[in-house]
Amino acid sequence: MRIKLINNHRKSSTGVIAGLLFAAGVLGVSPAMASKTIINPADTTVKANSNPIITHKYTADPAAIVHKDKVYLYAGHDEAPARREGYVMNEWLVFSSPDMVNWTEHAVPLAPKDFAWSSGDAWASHVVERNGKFYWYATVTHKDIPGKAVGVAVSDSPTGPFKDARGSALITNDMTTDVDISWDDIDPAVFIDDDGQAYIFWGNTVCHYAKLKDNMTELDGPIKTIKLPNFTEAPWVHKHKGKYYLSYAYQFPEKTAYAMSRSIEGPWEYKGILNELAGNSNTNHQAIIDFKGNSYFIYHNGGIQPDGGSFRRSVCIDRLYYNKDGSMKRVVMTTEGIKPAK
Ligand code: FUB
Repeated sequence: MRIKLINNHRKSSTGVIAGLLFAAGVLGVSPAMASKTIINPADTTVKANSNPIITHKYTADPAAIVHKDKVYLYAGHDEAPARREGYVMNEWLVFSSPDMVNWTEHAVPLAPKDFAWSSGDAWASHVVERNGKFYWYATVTHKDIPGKAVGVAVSDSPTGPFKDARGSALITNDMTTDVDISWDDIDPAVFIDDDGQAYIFWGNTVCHYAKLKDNMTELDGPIKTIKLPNFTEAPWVHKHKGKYYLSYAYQFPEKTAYAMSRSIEGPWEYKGILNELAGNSNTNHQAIIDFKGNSYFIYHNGGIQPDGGSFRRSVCIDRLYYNKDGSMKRVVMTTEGIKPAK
């Protein structure tokens, strides 16, 4: 067990229980057991000396932002019991860190039940900051419109609490008709370009994108599609030294591939595989950030043993490097993980 309890600021009985359970984890209780019983380990600090970075509970579908010298890591909570082959995801989690090694877990910031129009399923999500507000775009199941949908929640703080910003879904399955599956409107990723225009990318099988209005809670104009080889899901758009990058989950089981462009509107040039299959997980889901002068590739695998796997995933972080021409070097996934960012 690599993560060790350093501090538990919460003095409530819940916090004490959480602390005891973390201690049990250090002494060898499996993460699966711990994740079933920890109630709310809010403001608990853990040290990630290796990959996966969080081992006291299962974490999936990472998204990350840098805000005021800290990284905020958002993840879905994989809660499926051992051997259950299906997603059980009832909440999202948030962690913050000044160096990407020492992480503080905050109180649960958002759950599907916070969207009154949703029936559950905390699938992949993405948070962005605009004008001092934090917008959380999240995949859930719609309770009235068959299929998955994307909602948006808002907060004044990167750690929440977040509230439904619309009272209705931003994107529903009936808004896209390219493929006849109920889960093609998932995995939102929002990108704000240097001119202030925000875009939302999402999809499964087909990669969709649309402009967002300045209020960040309404689409602005038509939904368009981008043709990408073997696009499965999990788009992530970032800009580095003037070039645009669209990385995504490729094939199934999923690798990560990417395309590059000189403009956010494309054309996108496919550049190849960025990351190979991540151990013991049929999905992958990446976030890419720059922090304190380095670039980082954040992803998940099924690496926690004995019960980790495709439905009990864990977030990992490794360094990302660029070639001189701006293309990205293939990620080297490591057990050792990263050194503290200085
Ligand atoms: O976590 C549920 C789904 O699995 C996500 O929405 C996809 O990106 C895949 O990781």
